[in-house]
Amino acid sequence: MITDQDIFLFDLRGYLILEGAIDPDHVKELNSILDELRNLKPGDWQGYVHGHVFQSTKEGINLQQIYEGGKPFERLIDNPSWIDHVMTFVGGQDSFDSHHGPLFIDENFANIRGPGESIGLHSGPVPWVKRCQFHVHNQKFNCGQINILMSLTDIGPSDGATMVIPGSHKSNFRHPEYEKSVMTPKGASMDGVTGAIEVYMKKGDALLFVDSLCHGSARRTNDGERRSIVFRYGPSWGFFRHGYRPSKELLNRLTPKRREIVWPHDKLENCPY
Ligand SMILES: O=C(O)CCC(=O)C(=O)O
Repeated sequence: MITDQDIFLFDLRGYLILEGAIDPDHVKELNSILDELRNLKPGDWQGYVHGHVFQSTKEGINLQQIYEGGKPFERLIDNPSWIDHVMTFVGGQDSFDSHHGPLFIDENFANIRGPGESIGLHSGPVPWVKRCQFHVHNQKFNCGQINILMSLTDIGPSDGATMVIPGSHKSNFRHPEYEKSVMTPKGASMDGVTGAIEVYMKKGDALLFVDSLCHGSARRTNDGERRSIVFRYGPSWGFFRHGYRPSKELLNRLTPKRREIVWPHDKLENCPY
């Protein structure tokens, strides 16, 4: 259930931490599937999960279309710990924005990072990106993209935590240190960026943030690995960031509510093409 406090803090900071969003048994199930999928090489497929080729090899293993990875991943699509929050912040219910369904997930992936790995600074409202925008009108949210970053391992100091600049979704000027820390093919991290904080999470917690918030991660210096899953939600008329499509098998086994979020783009009945 979303509270007035959640609304106040999300508006103010651009993010929320949802503690205990995924129960411990569910986290275990997700991790045990990832133990196998992590061997997928960039560019290879296992079923309909794709080993994605990253901009930088220093950002870890990225497994795209992870909601194709089995039932435990499907249950994340409309997880009650965040779905009301996401619906509220994407907004547009009872308007043209929800003409085809309540939401659409335009990217979903699992990420595994080891020592030395990180992702550099990106996003922020300057330059303006319509797709990722933070917007409120008449006390109603209308954000272009709300991310849910789920933590499958405890993420504390030196673990390569996600970093955000609280309140930066409303900034009007580019961060003066942007060029120094921005994502590049050579790799970068957000360590040391003025105003940025590390977001520490326990496994099962989720970080909700509007994509226009300046974000990235610290470099992991501890041994071991950091595991996360990211689902990006936007309005029902959105489309896939990387050109993927949900498999027929997935669509056939999803509940109607989940199917509507994964594929709101059904053709009209009796459509001649
Ligand atoms: O991996 C992280 O900690 C940050 C995630 C991120 O950069 C993104 O979702 O765009």
